[in-house]
Amino acid sequence: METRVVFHIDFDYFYAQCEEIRSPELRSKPVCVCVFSDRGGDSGAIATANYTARKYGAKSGIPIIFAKKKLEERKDAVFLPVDFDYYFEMSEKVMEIMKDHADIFEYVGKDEAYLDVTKRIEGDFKKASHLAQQIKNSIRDKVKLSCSIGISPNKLISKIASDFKKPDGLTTIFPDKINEFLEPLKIRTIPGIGKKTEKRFSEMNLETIQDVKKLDIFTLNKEFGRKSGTHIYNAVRGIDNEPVKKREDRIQYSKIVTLKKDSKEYQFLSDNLTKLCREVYDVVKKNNKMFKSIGVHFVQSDLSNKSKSRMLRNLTSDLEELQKNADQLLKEALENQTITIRRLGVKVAELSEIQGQSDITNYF
Ligand code: DGT
Ligand code: CA
Ligand code: CA
Repeated sequence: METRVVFHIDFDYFYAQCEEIRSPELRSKPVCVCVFSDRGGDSGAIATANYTARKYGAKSGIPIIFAKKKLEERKDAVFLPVDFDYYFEMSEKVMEIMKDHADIFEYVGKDEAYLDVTKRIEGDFKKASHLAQQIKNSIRDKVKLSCSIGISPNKLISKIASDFKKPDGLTTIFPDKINEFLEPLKIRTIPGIGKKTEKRFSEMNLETIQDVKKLDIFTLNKEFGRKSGTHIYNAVRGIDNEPVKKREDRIQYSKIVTLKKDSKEYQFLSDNLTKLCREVYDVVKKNNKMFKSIGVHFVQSDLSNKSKSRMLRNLTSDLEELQKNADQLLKEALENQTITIRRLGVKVAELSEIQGQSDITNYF
């Protein structure tokens, strides 16, 4: 098999950077983006923080109250509520740019993707670094966003490499430098190795990837089961044959309207929602997509946002299922609703191509 050239691209401190882009005066300040819970006050958690805030220990997942304590001495620290629609918009723009530079483009999540660029750079890793720099420049020029890129012969190493220097990093691991790169790293830098596995290794006095290489496949399988054992055995050797698979970059289809009147009355909203679902459904259908996630969104009279979403058990492209779920979400969202709603939206996400159709196109 020829050597592949795979990029992993991950946006730096994504939500917080989006906030900096729209309000550049934030750049010098610690910024935390918060998911405030319904309970009000400071209850809730930090979604992410910029690198200034991270220096003080504010980071993803910790309670807002803890982050505020850690940033006590920084009177200029800023705590903002999440604005998912805006982040999605930013994400879509960047995905579009990246896609233009890939032979195969795999959307992973709202702030990351894999690109197989083997063909267009003719397997040349020097050219690959050059291309990566071009992509970074292009994203910065058009969207003002910084990202970090890892380059290597496979997804596993590229993922580790993109995280190696952050923010604004570019790390190329040439095929003959893989072991040199991996061996000194802590075992938990391997994606999929969690705290539990790390602890088991630690009990065996194994801390780095190099240490774990001493274990043979039988010991690993016995310790962690065959699936994980084999994965670990290959991963510490930099082996990963997962192809970059074409995956939909379009994150969601959505539609939002300003209502004829501000309202919190279920029937009025439900009628509007039914129409919205129909419109979203038509676009989804036209694009030959199925979806797994459904959400409804309010812009309330004070312009604050509220949204609810749910993941279905299976992919669907069914209008009735969309309407039924959207309506349930509306009911849930209206519980204890005090303020009236000004704009109403619905979205579907976690998209997938409807199978079959694309085969037919290929066939002809
Ligand atoms: P990075 O990549 O280390 O520079 O920083 P981020 O913030 O881009 O981190 P990443 O790539 O793990 O996550 C991408 C976005 O996903 C992040 O900006 C916010 C969201 N996110 C990450 N972790 C959490 C979490 O624990 N809770 C919530 N609500 N959102 C999270
Ligand atoms: Ca990121
Ligand atoms: Ca990420």
